[in-house]
Amino acid sequence: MDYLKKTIDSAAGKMIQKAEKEGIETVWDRYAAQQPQCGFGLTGLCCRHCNQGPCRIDPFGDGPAYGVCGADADLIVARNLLRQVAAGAAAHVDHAYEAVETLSVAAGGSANYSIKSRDKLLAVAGKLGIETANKADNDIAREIVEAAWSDFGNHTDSTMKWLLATAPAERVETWSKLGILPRNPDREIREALHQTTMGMDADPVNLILATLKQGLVDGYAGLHLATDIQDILFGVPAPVVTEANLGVLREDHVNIVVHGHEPMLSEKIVEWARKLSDEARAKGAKGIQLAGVCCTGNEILMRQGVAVASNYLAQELAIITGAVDAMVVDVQCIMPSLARVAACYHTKIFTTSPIVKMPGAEHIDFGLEDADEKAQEIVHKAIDNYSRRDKSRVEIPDTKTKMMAGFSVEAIVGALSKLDADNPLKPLVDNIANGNILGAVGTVGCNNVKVAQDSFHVAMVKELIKNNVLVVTTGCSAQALAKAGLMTPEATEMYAGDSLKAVLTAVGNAAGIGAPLPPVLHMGSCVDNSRIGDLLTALANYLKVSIKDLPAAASAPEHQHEKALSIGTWAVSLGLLTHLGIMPQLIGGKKVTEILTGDTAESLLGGKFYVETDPLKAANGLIEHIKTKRKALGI
Ligand code: BF8
Ligand code: SF4
Repeated sequence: MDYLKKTIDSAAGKMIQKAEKEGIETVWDRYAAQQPQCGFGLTGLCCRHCNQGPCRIDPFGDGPAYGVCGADADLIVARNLLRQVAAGAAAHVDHAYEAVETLSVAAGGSANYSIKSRDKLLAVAGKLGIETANKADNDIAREIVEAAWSDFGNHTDSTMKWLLATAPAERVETWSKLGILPRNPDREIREALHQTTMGMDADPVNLILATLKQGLVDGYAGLHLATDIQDILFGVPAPVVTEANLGVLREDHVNIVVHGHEPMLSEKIVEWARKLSDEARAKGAKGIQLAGVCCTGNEILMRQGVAVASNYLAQELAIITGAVDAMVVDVQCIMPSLARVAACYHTKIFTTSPIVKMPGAEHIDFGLEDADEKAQEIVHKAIDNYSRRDKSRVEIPDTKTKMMAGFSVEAIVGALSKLDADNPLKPLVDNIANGNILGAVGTVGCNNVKVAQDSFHVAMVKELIKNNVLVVTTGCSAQALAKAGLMTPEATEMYAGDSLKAVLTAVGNAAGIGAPLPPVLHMGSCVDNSRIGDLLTALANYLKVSIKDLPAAASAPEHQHEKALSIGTWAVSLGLLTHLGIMPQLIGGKKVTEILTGDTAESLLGGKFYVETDPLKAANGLIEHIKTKRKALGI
């Protein structure tokens, strides 16, 4: 099993071996070719912000201590971090912006999109103070769209409406005191680029405050805005049962893999794949099998029950099965290597966003006004491509795992209300108070080629649930945990501590599942980290405490993307201990590292980053933190 250094997923391992046999380069080969990675970059001590550089600072103090302009280690690290977090926020805000555009099109009576959840429409309008009585849905939606546009167009010093409507009042006060309340997401992201260009801010502390502000931009103009609008458009997730891993692909079906992040495209692909299955049959296939990679996969899993092919690190491996007729991508986390890998097979890669093109891929410009037409075109092309498949090269790993997903806050509250209809949070809070549930950890974020795929997620989470910690999860972390079989009632029996098992069994039975709830609750894509924020906000409000006082924490065990850093920054601002399992590129700045991982962040916000690269030590660190919080609450 020489693949175990690369992945703990046996399906991925088989495909790595197939790639080696067929001479196809994958992410692991490219990572090996990059060794040794640059020490200045790894520690965050390289600056390329002007053409007098690149400048680098010697982390051991033997070489230069200043860049050409006089910037020192902390300044260079703080500027780099702010740019990374702003880039992560920009990705989520751009995503949210497109969701708002889609709602605007739907409210205008588009044939392509409509409002699926009136409940969510009313809930979001209620939060924003929009009057809904005697108004048509489309009119309410238009006012919600206007509220979003007014955040994006805000040229005053007032705070983003979406944040004020959503964040806990105590947090807003804390952020206000620190002067980090964002005004307009676009303006703040622009300001971060300006603030970090050559000859601007030279104060690392001021730059860290600006970084925290970007976390709030991400949390409210990115994550929250996207989830709210997508739920209105496509429905609020409810529990679904499906399967995960490459074994969901089928030899006798047209296989379409959707990859990226935004449900605007993937929802349409689901719709048309279902409508056009007869056409696939006419071409000799038994039907169309859809499967998702990365977060757009999570979006259609949560709302449509579509199977999961895999997570970030296995995107090339899906193609290496030889069975994928089309991989359709939208935005973010799409490896530029995909077209090269696809060229070794019959697989067609379709890019669809004007800002994501790839030599060797076919670009189909997907627009909101012609969404149905373009989605149909893609599905037709995938069906046509089925006959080009070389059956002799197909090898689909016989590995897939049953899983349950769809745990929106609404779904969790719905299940709990079966135990206490008037006060649904009470059973949860009571079980936390009496210690049956020790606390909760949200595991989020990516895979990273620097650790064996999924290994950190799975080892850490098994240790947490064994110790009666409830785990909620999103993103590639959720897909890792699903593949490892941790989203089933059986996992509760096998891995959960006794008292957690008893609670999950009682809730599962009351909710009519007839089995325990899984010990790991899948709450959606990375933008759906807003759901975890909402759950914590509801619990804190119920208990009349701050989020920072809850026995809860966050973790991004295998983070790779700038978005994971911006989500993590938001989590720290919310007051959460936020674990990172891979060394972030900032340890060269001693003061910056101390502030973000030490007492300063904790005293100002209640939260801080916690870097621990060993999964079991990380689990124990999170458990210790939860116990400290319990003690402080007197429970
Ligand atoms: O937004 S977890 S690798 S797919 S960045 Fe990317 Fe990371 Fe996966 Fe989802 Ni999130
Ligand atoms: Fe070097 Fe300063 Fe230019 Fe950065 S901004 S490259 S540290 S001179």
